[in-house]
Amino acid sequence: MKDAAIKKLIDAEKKRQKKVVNLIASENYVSQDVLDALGSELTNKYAEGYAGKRYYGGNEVVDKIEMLAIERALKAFGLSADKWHVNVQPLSGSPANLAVYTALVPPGGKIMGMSLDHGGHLTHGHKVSATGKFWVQVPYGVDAKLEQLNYGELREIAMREKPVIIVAGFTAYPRAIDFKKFRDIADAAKNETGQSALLMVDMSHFAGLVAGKEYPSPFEYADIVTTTVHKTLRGPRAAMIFSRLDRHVDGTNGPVSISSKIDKAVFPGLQGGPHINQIAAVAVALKEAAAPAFKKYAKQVKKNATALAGELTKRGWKIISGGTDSHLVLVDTWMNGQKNAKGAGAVSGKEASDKLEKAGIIVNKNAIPFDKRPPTDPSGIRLGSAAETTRGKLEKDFVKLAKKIDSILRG
Ligand code: DSN
Repeated sequence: MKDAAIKKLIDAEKKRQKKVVNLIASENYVSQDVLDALGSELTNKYAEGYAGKRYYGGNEVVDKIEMLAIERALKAFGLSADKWHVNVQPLSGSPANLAVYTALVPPGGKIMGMSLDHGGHLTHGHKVSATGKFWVQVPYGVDAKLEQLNYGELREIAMREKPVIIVAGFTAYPRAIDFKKFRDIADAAKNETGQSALLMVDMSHFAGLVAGKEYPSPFEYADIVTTTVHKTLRGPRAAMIFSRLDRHVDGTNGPVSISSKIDKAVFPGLQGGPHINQIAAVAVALKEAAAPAFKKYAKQVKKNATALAGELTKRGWKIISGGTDSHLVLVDTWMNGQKNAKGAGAVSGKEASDKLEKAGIIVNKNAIPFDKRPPTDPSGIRLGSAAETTRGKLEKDFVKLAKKIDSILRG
């Protein structure tokens, strides 16, 4: 690279990434093949439209790339092309979710999504996000005692509010989700015209675990599945929207397939030309995710998170929901401002994250359910095992890490 200033900064970031222990639950390290695709000449090409239906010439190669990404997306999750459609053009997770609502929820319609402080995402209808400005969020949370989803309460909310769409899938909820229960709730919450609520699963966090068969698959029950590619799935920053070909909603001239509405919302609704270099990198990552080695990786990710949560619990730290079924561990470091008998607690989320960063362990401060502290300095931290598992760490390493975290937080 001839640009010395940028080269220097890229090198500095590479060095930083190598030096730190990365426990950010939404990050990972991609393969050289993914980097090569991202940094290729594909970035030079404009390709507005979809394969075979572009608005620019010269897309014969690009069409093959997008079709291959689609084929590999279906394969990675064991889906057949006659049941599922996939759009691989969303630039990232937030635009993907925005596209689904734009396609399927009339302005001002209700989106039932988990509150941010209980583990939901901004794009599940939070008021600071466009999704909470153009639509109305019907929030739900976790049970106060178990800190896990309470499906009975979810059902009551859905029956009362009759949302157009129910969103399952979270950024800071560590447990497995019962997608069948969500389906039953969506089916029961019929509106005045007898149409049941749509069920959308945002599997961004656990997509890699679904591909590796270490987390329940949402595909049997969901109408729409959105996902980013760069978390546990270990691909480039990008997103995909899967939709059931047999699910239709009311249109002006009769029923319309949700897949065609979603495609139109992505382009031309919200985006222009897709990033073909990114789509090629998605295709590379999806091939990697369908390989046997990835199953082993996903298994280890889960084992490592369990080891981390177990050791922190042993040392007195409060793990939200009592454990994890995924790559993600949510720790209450504040514990109501009190130290317990084991001497753990009374460290705010910001203090915890700052202390750990000083020692080279990167995490993010995170709200916990029913948090009384502000989002800028909440009661907890969120940890994830995906990135360090990519680097070859095993359970024993995560136990060691938990011991180190414990001693730093006490210091
Ligand atoms: N920022 C992502 C996360 O950390 O979970 C979600 O957008």
